Amino acid sequence: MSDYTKKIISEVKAKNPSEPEFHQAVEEVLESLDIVLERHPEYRSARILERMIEPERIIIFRVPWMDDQGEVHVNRGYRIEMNSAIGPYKGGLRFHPSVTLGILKFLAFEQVFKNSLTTLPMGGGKGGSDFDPKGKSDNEVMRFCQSFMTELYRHIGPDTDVPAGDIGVGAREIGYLFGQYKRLKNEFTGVLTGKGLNWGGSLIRPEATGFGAVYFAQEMLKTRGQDFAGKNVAVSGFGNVAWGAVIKINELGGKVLTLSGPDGFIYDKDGVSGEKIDYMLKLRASALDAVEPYAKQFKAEFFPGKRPWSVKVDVAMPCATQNELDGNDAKELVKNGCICVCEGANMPTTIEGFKIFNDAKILYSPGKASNAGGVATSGLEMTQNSMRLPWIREEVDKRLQQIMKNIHDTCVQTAERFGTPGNYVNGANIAGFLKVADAMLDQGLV
Ligand code: NDP
Ligand code: 2IT
Repeated sequence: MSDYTKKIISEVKAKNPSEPEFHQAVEEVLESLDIVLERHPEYRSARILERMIEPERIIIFRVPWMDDQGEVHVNRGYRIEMNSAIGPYKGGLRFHPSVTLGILKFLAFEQVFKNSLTTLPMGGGKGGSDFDPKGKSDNEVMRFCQSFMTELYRHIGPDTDVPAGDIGVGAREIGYLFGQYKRLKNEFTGVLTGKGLNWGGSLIRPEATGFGAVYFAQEMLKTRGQDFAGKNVAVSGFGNVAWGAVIKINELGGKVLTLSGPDGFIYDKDGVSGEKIDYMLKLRASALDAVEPYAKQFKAEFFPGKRPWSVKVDVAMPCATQNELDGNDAKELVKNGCICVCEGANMPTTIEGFKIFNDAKILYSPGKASNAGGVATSGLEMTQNSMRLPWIREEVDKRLQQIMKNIHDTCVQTAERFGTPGNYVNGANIAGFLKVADAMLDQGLV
């Protein structure tokens, strides 16, 4: 790393203490950018990096709500409007008790590069709350969402900032949030994505992140003359992204051996397929926070408190949450002959884990490239909303496949152009950066 990027990282740490995930995301990107800054001194003199690590705007607000017993609760709501150089702020909302400013800043920072890679005109943002949906009734979730939107509505809009789902925010929450926005603004617009099909949502959006990640993995495997047929796959998580990935892996002839939750992981030697995939949806909807019931229901093995990376597989797809795969997990995967790690979650692998994959020269893609199918399909939902014309399933899926292939090829070509062939992390960071940096140069000192 150059003295210049090192200095920026130490400034980020000094200025934003207690935000380790944000530091990690910045460090990972900056490690890729030295070579770009060497070739393009104009980015350095325009202080592009210093500007990109500072959000354009952060909104933090109180979210009071009442539970079913009449007790009052107060949560904290956030929206990070990170970068609007190439389009309106775009990115999901996360409701999880672990949410902090630092977590949302890391996600918003990643989102800027990811959205740039999609080829669609979207800036980067992220938001959410430390609200815990676990064990809450529908009515409680609705009251929380209405209170959250009662503040957020004045900061967002279809041409300003377009939120969507993330951990803990799915179709139900988007529905309550949209209803409240419409009521406050008296406008029916595409202000959120991930909407219901009857009221402006896009076909394939629920499946898009998982499908997209598998399309990306397929492209990576192709570079080594391989495909999913007959491959054993470890998937982590059991939420929206994991669900879409499991469907598509099965369609392509792969076998999913694991799923995981905060309680541990399940190992299903017969593969997660058919009705077992539908069961994942029930498991999520039950808000139990646990994957163990799967083992009981389908006679699979359950490993409490463990992560699925010790299982012998050909392909690993982390689809749960950040930092769920560390250096030891990476060593274990490589030792067991894993040839491809494709991230569905955001930043699930630690920097140490990445270095081990990179040294072992196995195929490894960072989430900002391989999970971009979710936000890309959100972009397609925005297009359909603007046209007031829905596309058929095949049209959306075809575009999603094309976008994932484009992102893959862009990563490969950019990594090569900057002297690190096969390094998808460098490819994604550099390609994502260049488009935003050039737009910022074009637009002057903003
Ligand atoms: P869901 O809420 O549908 O599922 C999240 C999964 O991760 C659940 O299995 C959840 O279990 C588990 N999980 C969440 N937090 C933790 C934690 N601290 N420790 C262990 N497990 C945890 O979310 P998604 O599937 O939408 O999101 C999964 C990942 O994919 C996230 O990293 C998200 O940022 C990323 N992503 C999502 C996109 C989308 O369109 N939805 C797009 C691109 C990326 P539980 O909730 O029971 O704790
Ligand atoms: O991390 C992500 O890309 C998402 N949660 C999806 C964001 C979106 O706007 O669809």
